[in-house]
Amino acid sequence: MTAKNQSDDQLGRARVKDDAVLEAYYDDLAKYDTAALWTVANDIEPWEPTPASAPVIWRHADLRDKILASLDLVSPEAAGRRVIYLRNPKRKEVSAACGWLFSGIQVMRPGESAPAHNHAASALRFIMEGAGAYTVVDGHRLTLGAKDFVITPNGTWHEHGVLESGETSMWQDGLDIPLTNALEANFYEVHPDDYQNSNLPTDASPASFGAPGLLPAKEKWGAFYSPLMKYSWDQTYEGLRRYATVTDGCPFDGIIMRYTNPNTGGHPMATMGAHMQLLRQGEHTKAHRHTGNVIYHVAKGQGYSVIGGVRFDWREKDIFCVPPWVWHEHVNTDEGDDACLFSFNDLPVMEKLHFYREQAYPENDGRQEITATA
Ligand code: 1HN
Repeated sequence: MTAKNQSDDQLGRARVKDDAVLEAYYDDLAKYDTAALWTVANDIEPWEPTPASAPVIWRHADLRDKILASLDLVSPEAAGRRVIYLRNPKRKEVSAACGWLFSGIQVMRPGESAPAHNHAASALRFIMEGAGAYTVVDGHRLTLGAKDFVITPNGTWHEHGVLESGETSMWQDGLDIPLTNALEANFYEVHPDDYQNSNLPTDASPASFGAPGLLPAKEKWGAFYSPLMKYSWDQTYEGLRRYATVTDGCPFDGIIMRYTNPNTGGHPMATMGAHMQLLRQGEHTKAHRHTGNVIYHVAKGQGYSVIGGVRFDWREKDIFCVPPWVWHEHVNTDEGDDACLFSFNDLPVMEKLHFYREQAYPENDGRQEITATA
């Protein structure tokens, strides 16, 4: 079976030629809150995904001072969360960074704390800088170090702060809030006591569930999300380096590993997944495209990605996004050191709904032609 061309002028597509009689008919239907499918069919049934978002890079060198400026302008108590969010120019109306994913950068001073709350949306954090920052998730207090990945799943109470003895701290937040709102399923609550009170030891979650290949034999975990709420950078990087000694890696993503719920091997949360990938010295991957939105954070090194034919140069702490079904390939320009990309995505949703599709770039040995530089 050969695929037909993607012309709308063929049997199987809507190709009614409108005339005065039909226009009058459409007007009449509209009075009864109805319409003819063939007037919209080709728009609502694109041949393949037509992403609503633009590929964008947010460079830390441009943003850091502006984010720090918010420290003197609003308090966490007044703002709820002191976050500067990454607003995709094509997704302003849903406050999304890419597709149905929100992302922003939160900043807190030593001694500050933001009140506890919960929402139906899930959230994650990737720590960028500072010391003494902590998050409390359903009574689990977690200390946050640079490049640690932390989850605050759907419906959990959470709050963040920085110890008096710490340093001004910054982290990237990632949420599925645009998705939750699109599904009209969001709820929000502030904590009855403003802040959580818990007797659990600090970092009990990673101490119990973070040892590779081991789970507590006698402890039951009933929740649908991961009991491991913090994935430390040291373990993650070491894991990638060890994996790199025994694999050729993936042609499209280099050495790539997925953060998992250690109880199930599945994603840490219901709606969002995350990866860390290592690009070896000088590595240039092949291009592919897939459904689902991905937001990358450069955890280490420097290089560029070609996204839809456009070159996006990046360095540590830069954030960029790849909308669905857009060709992308990654390059580590450092011949002497590896580069690491953290990313989070809505792939659990794509997988659960059986919408996941992937395609390798068919031409030019898998490399796109660069048509512009961002
Ligand atoms: C939220 O709850 C946090 O808990 C950060 O720090 C960013 C963006 C939108 C909605 C809720 C947080 C958020 C958020």
